[in-house]
Amino acid sequence: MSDVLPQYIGGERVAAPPADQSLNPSNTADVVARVPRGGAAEVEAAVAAARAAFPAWSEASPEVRADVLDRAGDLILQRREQIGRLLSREEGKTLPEGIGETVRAGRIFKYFAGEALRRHGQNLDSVRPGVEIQTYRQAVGVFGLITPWNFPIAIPAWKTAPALAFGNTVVLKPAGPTPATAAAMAEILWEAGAPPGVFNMIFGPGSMGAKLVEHPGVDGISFTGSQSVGAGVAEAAVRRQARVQLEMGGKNPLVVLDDADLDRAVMVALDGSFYATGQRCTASSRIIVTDAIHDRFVAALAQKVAALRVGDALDPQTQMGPAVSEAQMQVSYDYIDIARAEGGRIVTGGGRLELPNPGWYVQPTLIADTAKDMRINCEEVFGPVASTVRVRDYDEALAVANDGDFGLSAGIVTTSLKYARDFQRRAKAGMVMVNLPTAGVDYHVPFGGTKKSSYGAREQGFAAVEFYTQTKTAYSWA
Ligand code: UN1
Repeated sequence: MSDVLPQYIGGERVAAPPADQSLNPSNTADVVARVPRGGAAEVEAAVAAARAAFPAWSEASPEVRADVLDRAGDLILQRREQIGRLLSREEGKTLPEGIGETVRAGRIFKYFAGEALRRHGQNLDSVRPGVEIQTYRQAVGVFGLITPWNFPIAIPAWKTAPALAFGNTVVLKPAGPTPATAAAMAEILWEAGAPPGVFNMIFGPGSMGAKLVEHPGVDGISFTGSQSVGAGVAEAAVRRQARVQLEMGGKNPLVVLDDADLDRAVMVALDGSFYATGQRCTASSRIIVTDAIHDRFVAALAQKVAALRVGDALDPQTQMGPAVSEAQMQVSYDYIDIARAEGGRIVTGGGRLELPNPGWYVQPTLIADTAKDMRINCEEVFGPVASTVRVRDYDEALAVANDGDFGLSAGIVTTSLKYARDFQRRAKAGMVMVNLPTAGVDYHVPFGGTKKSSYGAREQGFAAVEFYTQTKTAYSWA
């Protein structure tokens, strides 16, 4: 029987009877972990602990914070195999993807260990002679972090590490399907010497997340998840003037132009649309292809998609794992049916996938001949389903790419410097990729989108200081 995971509150591992369990999506007979279900009492206790820990942590030498983060990063990197395996078993991405994500999380902690020591304020001359101005970046207080299941260690890391680096304290509520991976990070922060209350983690349903968002003791909320939940998070946070940052979905376009290197275009589309089972907010889901390359591209991509080996995430032969949950699998099937009914042509996939293991497998699916306004091109699927839209030329491609409610990542495959540069300037997205997949981002640079994909300050890298600190402007005359 699997262990019951503790919650981490005020420096204690708090045990409680299990109420929920996380299953291995590759083999649903395998229970990965059992977890207690927190509620209002856990939110109260965790926020109180984080508030109590804030004064000492924010006033500690930055070296103290840097050391904790650096040790956490080292421990994560040392345990990359073990945590990566747990992640793949619990989330369903392949083992190389699971280990890769774990390494990313470790590197994020080490990056922010450095950031803790770096000065982020400025010295400025006043317009008044003899007066000097300094800006300070000061800690904000307690951050409530609400994270999704699709990057069960990297996203908790990229919210927790900057929050702690700049002197804040944290209450993390990880996603329901992936508690064990989040607990591996919590355990490491504990081992790395985070003082009691600096980092707290509680398990529970969405209603517990809502309590965290509404709690007057929480100064800021960082949320990654769906657009529908995100809008409510922002509303509740703004009502009580808490700072808030949202990362939500995408419907990321990948433009393929006539002059593209065909092999590169196929590789970029395959990775962007199907790796990590398409369960990335940065996944390419609308592939916009100009006429002269369209048929060759669709045929070549379909061949690669059909050849993807789908299976148990931990099997070394597997190239694409299952969906994270039955519900998520069903969403993919529903959208395949919707696209079919709208007149899309299923080029490959589209059927159910029965494998020897009882798991939530979806056939990777490519749908051609879709029109830009069909639901399949407007709504996020979050699964291994991509559609193509045929366009005349670059201008039409850009217009289609910029259509719609989302603006997270946008890509173009071309050998033309002119079109590449024009797309970089004019794509309405927070991230633009030339000859690279729309998904797969570095950890030391800003991350975030335009339109309904994101709200508030950018995440990650040097952008994180914006959200996790507040500016004080000091004037002096002497
Ligand atoms: C990536 O593409 O490497 O939830 C990261 C997500 C994003 C992270 C994507 N916030 O998929």
